[in-house]
Amino acid sequence: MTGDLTDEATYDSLRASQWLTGQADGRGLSRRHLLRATVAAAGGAAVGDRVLTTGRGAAYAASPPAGPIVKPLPPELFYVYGSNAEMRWEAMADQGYLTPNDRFFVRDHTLTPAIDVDSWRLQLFGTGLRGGPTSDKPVEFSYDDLRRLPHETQTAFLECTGNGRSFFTTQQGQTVTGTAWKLGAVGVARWRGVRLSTVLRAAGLRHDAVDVMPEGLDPTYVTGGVDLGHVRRPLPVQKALEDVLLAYEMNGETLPPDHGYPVRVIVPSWIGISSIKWLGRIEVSRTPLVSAWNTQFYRLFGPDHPTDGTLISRQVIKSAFELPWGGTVTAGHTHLIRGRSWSGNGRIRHVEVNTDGKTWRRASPIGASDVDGWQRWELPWRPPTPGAYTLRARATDTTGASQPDQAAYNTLGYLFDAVVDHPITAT
Ligand SMILES: Nc1nc2c(c(=O)[nH]1)N[C@H]1C(S)=C(S)[C@@H](COP(=O)(O)O)O[C@H]1N2
Ligand SMILES: [Mo]
Repeated sequence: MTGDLTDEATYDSLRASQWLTGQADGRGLSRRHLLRATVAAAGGAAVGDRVLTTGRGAAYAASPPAGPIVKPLPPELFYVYGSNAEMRWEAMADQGYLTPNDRFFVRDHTLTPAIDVDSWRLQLFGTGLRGGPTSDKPVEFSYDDLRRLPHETQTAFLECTGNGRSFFTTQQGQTVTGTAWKLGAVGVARWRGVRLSTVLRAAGLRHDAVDVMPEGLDPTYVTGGVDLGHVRRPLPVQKALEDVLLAYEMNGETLPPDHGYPVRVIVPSWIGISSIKWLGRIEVSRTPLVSAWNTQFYRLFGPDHPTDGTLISRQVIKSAFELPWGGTVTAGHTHLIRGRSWSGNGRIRHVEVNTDGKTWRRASPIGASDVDGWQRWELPWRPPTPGAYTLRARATDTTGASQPDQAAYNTLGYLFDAVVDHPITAT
């Protein structure tokens, strides 16, 4: 198999074929199981076009956008990698606490589908619901049904598990596969919607249910000639009942198409893949559920992990400067440099910044932080002479977790938490 293994799709495809030929291990998902899932998914949504067949008719985009992502991706706001786009961190300078929708990163496994909200239904089924509704006789909620349920607003960061992945290679000299994100695959938004717990209870959640698996309506993910079905990843019922939201608004606007319109899952502090976009179905089960997204992808593999990998759920701690990557500043002047830090463990306690390769100085917090959001901070810096500088920020959260000098290696390049060397030139 050839191809660019830094491309997430190519890599995924390699892993999937290794899996199918018995060269890769995984817990909970047999090859037979995967093949069966593949056959079952073959009658699903059309791939490669923005057409969705949800069993209730098809929805077509009026004028299909040029690429997989619908919103404009101006070069001053984004770095674009195929169906993924990361925010340039300088796009957060002069912004408030939240990441505006026009610059929020996008990560699509295939493309952003057009969904007809009038025919859209959220379907729940499985042994974890009273009466055990099956996928062909599910419990259904229309968009209006959901909007009539009690709603809630939550501020939370959403971050791709691979955010910062490129630094495994550029700082640590390690080979990892997947999209070479810098630090821009993260954003904080104010999400409004209905609690997943409200919907689960309305659908007849049983006390002995253990897992729920939200599933997207975007085209099925085909990789290495294998159809892995719709994007989906199980969540334990405890987390589902704790703070998970089914969001239909983002920063006061109707959820934009690229971010999951009409309804997406938001799983605060957990890895981005948990927050399924274009939500169509939720399986609720009394036995553990698996998908390729918790067996083959979004696990830690490598020398420090068992052969079937280590399951992950929470994000780690990170910091970023609101400065261009490799930007320039004037030497001999005092600049107020700003940045943000966030952690899947909770609030940030303090942030230290190093501008001279020697001294760590405390940054001043700007405003308060949300428990599932980020902390803004600033600090004055006067580069004494023209030349190349490296800026470093190191955060500590309320659990005492801090950013190490080296992130723990894993082959898929997930959960990079080390201090990042941000290059800046003073002229
Ligand atoms: N249905 C569906 N949900 C999805 C994805 C996807 O491709 N399809 N990508 C996931 C991943 S890997 C991430 S990081 C987040 C990205 O959300 P965003 O594009 O709104 O920033 O959505 C998650 N939910
Ligand atoms: Mo992601």
